[in-house]
Amino acid sequence: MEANFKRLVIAAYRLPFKFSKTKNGYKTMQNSGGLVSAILALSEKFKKSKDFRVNEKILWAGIDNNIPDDFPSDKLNNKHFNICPVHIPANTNELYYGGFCNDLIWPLFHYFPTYSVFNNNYFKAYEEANTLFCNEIIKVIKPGDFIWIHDYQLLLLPEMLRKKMPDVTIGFFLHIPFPSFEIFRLLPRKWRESIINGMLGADLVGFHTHDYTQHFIKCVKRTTGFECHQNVILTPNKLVKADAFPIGIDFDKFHGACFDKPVVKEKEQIKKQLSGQKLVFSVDRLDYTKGLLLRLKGFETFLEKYPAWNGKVIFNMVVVPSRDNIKQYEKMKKEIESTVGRINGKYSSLSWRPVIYQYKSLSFNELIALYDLSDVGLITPLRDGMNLVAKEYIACQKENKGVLILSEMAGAAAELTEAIIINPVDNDEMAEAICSALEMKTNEKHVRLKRMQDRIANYNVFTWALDFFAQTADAKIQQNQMSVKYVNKQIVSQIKTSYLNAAKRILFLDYDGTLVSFAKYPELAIIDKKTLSIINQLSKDPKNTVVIISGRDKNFLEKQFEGLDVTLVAEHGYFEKKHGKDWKETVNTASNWKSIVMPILKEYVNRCNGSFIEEKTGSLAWHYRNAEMDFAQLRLHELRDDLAEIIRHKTDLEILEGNKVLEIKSGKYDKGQTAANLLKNKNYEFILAAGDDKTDETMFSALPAETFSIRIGKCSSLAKYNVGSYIEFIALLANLSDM
Ligand code: GDG
Repeated sequence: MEANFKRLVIAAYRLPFKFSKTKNGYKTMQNSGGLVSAILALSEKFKKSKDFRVNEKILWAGIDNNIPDDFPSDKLNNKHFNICPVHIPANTNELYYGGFCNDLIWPLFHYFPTYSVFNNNYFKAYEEANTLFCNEIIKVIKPGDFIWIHDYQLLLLPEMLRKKMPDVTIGFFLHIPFPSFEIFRLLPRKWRESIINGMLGADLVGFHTHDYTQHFIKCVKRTTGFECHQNVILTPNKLVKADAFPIGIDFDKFHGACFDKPVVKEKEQIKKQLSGQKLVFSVDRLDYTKGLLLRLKGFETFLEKYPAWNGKVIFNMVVVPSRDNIKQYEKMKKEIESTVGRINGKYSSLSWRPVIYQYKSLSFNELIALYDLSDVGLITPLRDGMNLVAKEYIACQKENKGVLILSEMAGAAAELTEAIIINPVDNDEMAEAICSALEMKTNEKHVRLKRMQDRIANYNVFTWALDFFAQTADAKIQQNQMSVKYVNKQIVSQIKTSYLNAAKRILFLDYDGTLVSFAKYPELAIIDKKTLSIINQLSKDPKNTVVIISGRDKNFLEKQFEGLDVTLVAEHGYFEKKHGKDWKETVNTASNWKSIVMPILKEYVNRCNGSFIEEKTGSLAWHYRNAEMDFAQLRLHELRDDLAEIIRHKTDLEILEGNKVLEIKSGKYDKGQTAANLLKNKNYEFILAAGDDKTDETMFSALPAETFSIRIGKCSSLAKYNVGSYIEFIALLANLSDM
């Protein structure tokens, strides 16, 4: 894996340093947190390794509120990073960061909707702050930059940047969970649309787990209706990929630190204090998502259920101060302190206190010493995007004696499957897990730790970042492949020249999705006057034969194109009608199969609310455009299975899948065969064929190589070209009709 760009630009709410003035000058201090350590480590890697062609310093854009007013701008940069400070006025920041980010998105995305505050001013400030980020970044961006945007504070930024710089490479990574649609839909419609479209401005959207990715894709489908194929989303402008990239840690740094001198010194001190007692350890920021109270209750249940351990085990719970001005946090802190007091009051003896609670932040050496020495790491958040502490704890088990108890609600649980996985609200399960961890045989501990260590040593923070870069590059390649086929000015001019030079031309035009947009019911999709007059004009040219080739029934088509000199092909080729002539059947098929298929389709109409049946002479169609899409996909799958059984016996039947419709018809005809028949012995010098769904693919494959075949919509197709929408296609037809 390699990084294939000239410069990495990070956009994150916080800058990587705190800036301060000292007596002797100016000081910068690294901010704690996974992202800063990750990017710092990457910066070292870029410098040392020849695999990387990144030769410029990383540029980091973040809010400037930590920079003293008179701090000289030339002192902001250091050997790793150039800094792009973004100024957000204090009152806006309060509504943006304190409000929209921490009073709404944080609780909502962590499944605490009751803590979420919905306030229009919050959203306005959120838009404003993202705009301020965008304005600063576009001032410094250069060709070849890779912009990597991080987290829930900047969900709108990818789209804002994309609008200003359509070709730039943008990756977005969300560090917190992406919730299910049932939670996401609690956001007002405008906000959720802005968030989804905002994120889709990126080329690649990354999450910690497969579940979060799936939630996001479902929210995209429900919010925008964009077509999604597995983890690829087709927006009107481009393809966007969404995927899981579980963030890693700098494994060697943590693993290697266990025997550093200052860490050994720390360990000796702690050992003395423990005097042979077992140690259960946890460290978290003060936050309601971390399940701190339930953890204490789980430990209390352990003390109650397993009295033999009383006096032999200590739970050291470190809570790191964070955003103390939030009122839920203050309340929670008081509750934690009183619960600790109650447990200690109930179980302590003169020589033993079961819970050592510390409200402070630890030095790196203290943290490593505690990870290393503890017998049990008790990491039980109620929700956590990933949880790096769990991974760091595993990395620090150099002597293989610790056991990790991990909440199933942490993203890390998807990878650290050899931990004892528990539900954090189940006190009994937690108590049992603590007991099993303390009693676990050395051999079992080794096996579990080894597997987890191998995994996190392998997919570490570098692999994580490089994987992200590689997948973004891949998304760009896929976008390019699509845009090569996209009808651009040059292709339009080729089509026009060929049209002008041809003495005899034929145009095959599908109806729904090609000449008209989709409507709620088929009968409502009526062609508009302007499009009709374009077709009329084309058909009046004696050099032209215009064929409307559709899955529609003959009456509908006849009514739409009444009086026009066009050839109509109905029901995917079953019927054909030349201007001024009668309809004729192109094939002879029996339709006794309908009495077998119809009851099955009716059953599916009952089982899938919103779906309906359309009966045509030669076929039956099950439409699901008005049903809930994911549910309809499930029913579609089942219907296919049921029909496959019938088709096995009636081999001349076939299933056609169009845009949100499944159709059963005889396999003796299709659009391709009918189109090919219309070409026979006619020597057309210009052939154009356009359609928007799978049923049109038979036509694209049956027509000669010189055909200008065009698939409406951005998706893979046998057609030579794609256009984004039916509107673009009609503009092209209008162009030809004017010639
Ligand atoms: C977001 C997501 C996701 C903690 N206390 C001390 C200390 N730490 C360090 C740990 C660890 C980090 O802070 C906390 O890890 P988290 O995983 O909770 O990361 P956050 O940045 O808070 O949260 C989270 C993460 O992003 C990464 O994507 O995992 O789910 O919420 O590295 O070691 N470090 C020191 N003293 C402490 O007292 N030195």
